[in-house]
Amino acid sequence: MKIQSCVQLCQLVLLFVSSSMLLLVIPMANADSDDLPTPVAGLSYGFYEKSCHKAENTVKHIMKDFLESNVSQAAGVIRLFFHDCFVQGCDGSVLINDTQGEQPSIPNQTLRASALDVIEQIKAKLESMCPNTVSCADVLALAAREAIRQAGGPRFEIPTGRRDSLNFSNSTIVLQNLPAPFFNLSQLLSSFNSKGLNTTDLVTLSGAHTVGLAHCSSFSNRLRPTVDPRFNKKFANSLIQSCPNSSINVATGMDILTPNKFDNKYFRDLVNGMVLFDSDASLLNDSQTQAIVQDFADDNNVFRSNFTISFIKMSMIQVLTGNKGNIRKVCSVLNSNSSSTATTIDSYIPAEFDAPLSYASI
Ligand code: HEM
Ligand SMILES: *[C@@H]1O[C@H](CO)[C@@H](O)[C@H](O)[C@H]1NC(C)=O
Ligand SMILES: *[C@@H]1O[C@H](CO)[C@@H](O)[C@H](O)[C@H]1NC(C)=O
Ligand SMILES: *[C@@H]1O[C@H](CO)[C@@H](O)[C@H](O)[C@H]1NC(C)=O
Ligand SMILES: *[C@@H]1O[C@H](CO)[C@@H](O)[C@H](O)[C@H]1NC(C)=O
Ligand SMILES: *[C@@H]1O[C@H](CO)[C@@H](O)[C@H](O)[C@H]1NC(C)=O
Ligand SMILES: *[C@@H]1O[C@H](CO)[C@@H](O)[C@H](O)[C@H]1NC(C)=O
Ligand SMILES: *[C@@H]1O[C@H](CO)[C@@H](O)[C@H](O)[C@H]1NC(C)=O
Ligand SMILES: *[C@@H]1O[C@H](CO)[C@@H](O)[C@H](O)[C@H]1NC(C)=O
Ligand SMILES: *[C@@H]1O[C@H](CO)[C@@H](O)[C@H](O)[C@H]1NC(C)=O
Ligand SMILES: *[C@@H]1O[C@H](CO)[C@@H](O)[C@H](O)[C@H]1NC(C)=O
Ligand SMILES: CC(=O)N[C@H]1CO[C@H](CO)[C@@H](O)[C@@H]1O
Repeated sequence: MKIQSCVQLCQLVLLFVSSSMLLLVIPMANADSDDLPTPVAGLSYGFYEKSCHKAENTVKHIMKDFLESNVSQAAGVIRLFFHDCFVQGCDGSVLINDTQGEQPSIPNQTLRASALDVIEQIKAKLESMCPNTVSCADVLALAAREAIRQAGGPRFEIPTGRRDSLNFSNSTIVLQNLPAPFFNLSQLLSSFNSKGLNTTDLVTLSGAHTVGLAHCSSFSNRLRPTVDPRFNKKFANSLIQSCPNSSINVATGMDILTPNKFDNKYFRDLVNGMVLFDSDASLLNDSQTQAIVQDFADDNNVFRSNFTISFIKMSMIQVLTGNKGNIRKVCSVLNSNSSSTATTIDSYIPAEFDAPLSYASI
């Protein structure tokens, strides 16, 4: 009896201790895990739990080292992931270093080499720990998730199990798939809708412009020949000063209030006429998007929980899973037995894998 009650008491104490530890470890609860999007077939939360137990922790620590010296580097990794997902899905294709590939396209010209480098560094470490196991597409997804959190954004789980592409797109295809900064609302919506993302996702994910830099060429159309009336006048004048012409290689912070913090201040900038792109400003040009912008500007927690959901949705665009694609050895180079043509790829996929794998079977 004594022993039993001690067991019960000890369990109670243990329960209390572990739940308070949980509170310590997760100081900001965001969307309940119940509310997180259901993984698409072939992806799951904690996919590497058995096959490479320390994978997620390794990504976290290398990202910590990378960002500790300069947290402003987070933006480069976050944007790299967006570009990966919007061009033929989140399949690591953006990482391929090839003059015929995605990297020489106009939007790439402002991708950061430091972001590509840290992905390669993480991948090399994971290859030494668990060879042929963790895909580059997942490394990038996990690194972007860490970048968001370590810059002060929401903490959340992200489904894994993506596989790497056996091919990559050329610069024409990249331009067709990435929204441009001069897009109006209807163009943005058709771009996002074509990726399975809705109006809420567009507003929410645009909030990533709460960190990072933009070059004059990305917004000079709003300064010359006429100044876009949606700009705050003083803000426009300061941009005219810092961007005397569009060819000048000057970078401007996208969130003037908290340039390196992943928070809702981008939405405050937006209502204040202090965002850089047409694509940003156009989120106010419609009552539905305007209402969402206002909700996010008013409440960082509402932004954070919405961002978590929309980001996970983005992270699952057209993913390769199961036996599709492969696990690249080096993220910037296709494995030597893969090919850049779709015909060859299809021949790698046995017929039984054409049907989606059930989530439970993974
Ligand atoms: C809504 C459509 C979008 C458009 C038109 C757009 C366009 C751009 C442009 C033109 C730049 C600046 C490039 C430069 O001049 O150097 C930029 C930067 C950035 N974008 Fe977007 N973007 C969009 C959505 C997104 C999304 C969905 C994310 C991520 C979830 C994202 C994350 C970023 C980040 C973090 C930067 C800063 C990069 C750095 O500092 O290196 N953007 N975006
Ligand atoms: C941090 O990185 C930014 C680019 O994101 C760069 O402009 C700045 O000089 C770096 N700061 C330091 C201290 O290295
Ligand atoms: C890409 O490859 C070229 C040579 O083909 C090399 O000079 C360049 O440094 C590589 N870039 C990166 C980011 O690895
Ligand atoms: C890459 O391969 C996929 C099939 O996995 C195919 O749908 C896509 O069209 C290919 N892209 C290019 C640029 O060849
Ligand atoms: C890019 O790929 C598409 C489809 O495969 C092709 O039609 C186009 O000519 C290519 N463009 C360039 C610049 O290579
Ligand atoms: C958005 O831009 C497209 C292409 O320039 C144009 O056809 C369309 O009319 C524009 N929509 C609005 C609402 O201005
Ligand atoms: C912005 O809204 C006005 C009406 O308020 C409309 O005339 C215009 O076409 C819209 N522009 C864009 C780019 O959506
Ligand atoms: C967008 O999709 C989410 C689910 O992912 C849903 O909760 C939300 O209501 C949708 N928004 C719109 C405007 O349809
Ligand atoms: C742009 O402005 C910079 C700085 O004022 C100047 O050095 C450069 O020549 C200008 N370029 C053009 C194309 O006007
Ligand atoms: C997303 O934002 C809307 C406000 O636009 C809010 O009503 C909703 O509760 C938010 N969703 C979550 C999961 O917080
Ligand atoms: C390519 O080779 C690697 C090992 O060298 C192997 O694991 C992988 O299954 C091969 N991929 C294909 C599609 O044959
Ligand atoms: C082929 C090419 O030009 N790729 C470039 C894409 O952008 C990165 C980052 O700036 C460069 O390192 C690549 O060389």
